Amino acid sequence: MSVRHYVLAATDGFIELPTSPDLPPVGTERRKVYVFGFVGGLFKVNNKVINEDLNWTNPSNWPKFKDLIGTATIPSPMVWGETGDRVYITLINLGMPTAGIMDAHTVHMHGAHVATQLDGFPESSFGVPMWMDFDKAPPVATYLFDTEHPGTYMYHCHVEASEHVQMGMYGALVVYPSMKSLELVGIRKLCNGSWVYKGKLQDHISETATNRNFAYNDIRSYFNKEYIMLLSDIDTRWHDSVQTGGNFNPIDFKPDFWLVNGRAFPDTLLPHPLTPIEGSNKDVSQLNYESYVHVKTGELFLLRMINMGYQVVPWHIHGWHFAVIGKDANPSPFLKISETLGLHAHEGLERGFTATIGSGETFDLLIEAEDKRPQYRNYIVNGQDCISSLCNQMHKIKNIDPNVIANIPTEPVNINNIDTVNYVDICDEPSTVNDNFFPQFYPMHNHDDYKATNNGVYPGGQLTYIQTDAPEQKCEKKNHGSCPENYCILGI
Ligand SMILES: [Cu+2]
Repeated sequence: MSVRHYVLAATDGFIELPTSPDLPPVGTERRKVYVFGFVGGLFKVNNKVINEDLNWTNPSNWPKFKDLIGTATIPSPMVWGETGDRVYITLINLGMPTAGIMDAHTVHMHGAHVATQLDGFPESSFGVPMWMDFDKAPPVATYLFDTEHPGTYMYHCHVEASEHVQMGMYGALVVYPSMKSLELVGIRKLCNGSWVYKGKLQDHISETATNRNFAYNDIRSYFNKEYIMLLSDIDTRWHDSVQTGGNFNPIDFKPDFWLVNGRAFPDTLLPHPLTPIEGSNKDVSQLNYESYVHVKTGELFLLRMINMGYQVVPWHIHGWHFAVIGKDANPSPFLKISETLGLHAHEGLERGFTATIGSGETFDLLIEAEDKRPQYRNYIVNGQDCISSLCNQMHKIKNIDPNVIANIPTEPVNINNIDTVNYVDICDEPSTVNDNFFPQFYPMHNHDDYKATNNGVYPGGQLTYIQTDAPEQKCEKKNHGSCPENYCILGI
């Protein structure tokens, strides 16, 4: 059990949204949008200070807090803990100077079962007033969230929620199982790194896995990688109106930008600016807002879908079917039913290729990046059923118009140097195990396809990619000792 203490400071700022489908340097024209948000993050864990700058009781930090005014972006910092932790969030109000708004703010931990006084609904609790004099300590309030249930949550300001939420005052809130809570349901990690469930070895679980590779206290909620997909929508007229002191009627809401983790395509493909640098403390780097999903064939990956927008999102995923393993921080009842019936892996769960996510809802979608090479390659390279191979067809098309064959980035996009692959290249490679079949790319997007636009320009908005690489080279082990190279085989 840990005490995790976050400090969030409410203020305003600007985001810049793309207006064309081109990545910089081609797509340089941006739409500047005024936003509200929280800045700050994890202050300390137990007695270990993670970021001393967030210590609001230290007068030498007061000018640093002043410097944070106007730096808000979307989304707000990630907040997370493990089952049994106490999560504290201290709220400071730096004000919204661009709009001259001196409103109070709150933190509402959406989905948390907390007392009315801690719920952040100001009409039945309180708001935190603006810090006026930076020579004196700020007015603060500290919220408490006892992390009883693992799952995907969110937090947001609840003061004049129609406006403050639209303006961007929200972030992801995640609770992992703890080693202890896993043990209570029979999931244990042995000293040699192996995992067992009710005494039975679980070969598919990596030796490097921790309790933070489970979404719930359930063996079937294990994942290799996880991604937050925080969805929201922006009506720039409303934002402009708040910035200039206008009088926007919320019933006139008509969004023109749709965001994933605060960004619209093609920015969704780029490294996220809020991601901590590699090698940082696990307490701050466990989760991030990357929206470009990058996995290996054979891996299980979790999409933590959160809708903070005002519109329902039909989130469609190409390539594979997902299994719904949880909704609103509650594990799917089918996890237990599937286990009781002795069904394999994720059989028996609610599955699909489009999840309809309303405002304020969260879904935990688990996907296995299955290896379908043999099935796909046969037709693409060899042809079948008297139909010429896709390679032959693509060669003919290429001869007629080379521009219609896409060049696709081979790595998470680096804007300075975009390496691309052209799938006709696969055809020129010998069809072996080490072929040129990877990476594979699948889009996922809002299937109200007009919302995969930026102010009407397609493609844009709520659209991103899943990149799948070749399966990991896996060792066949005779024992738990070191594994000589000749025992390594390609496979999953
Ligand atoms: Cu607010």
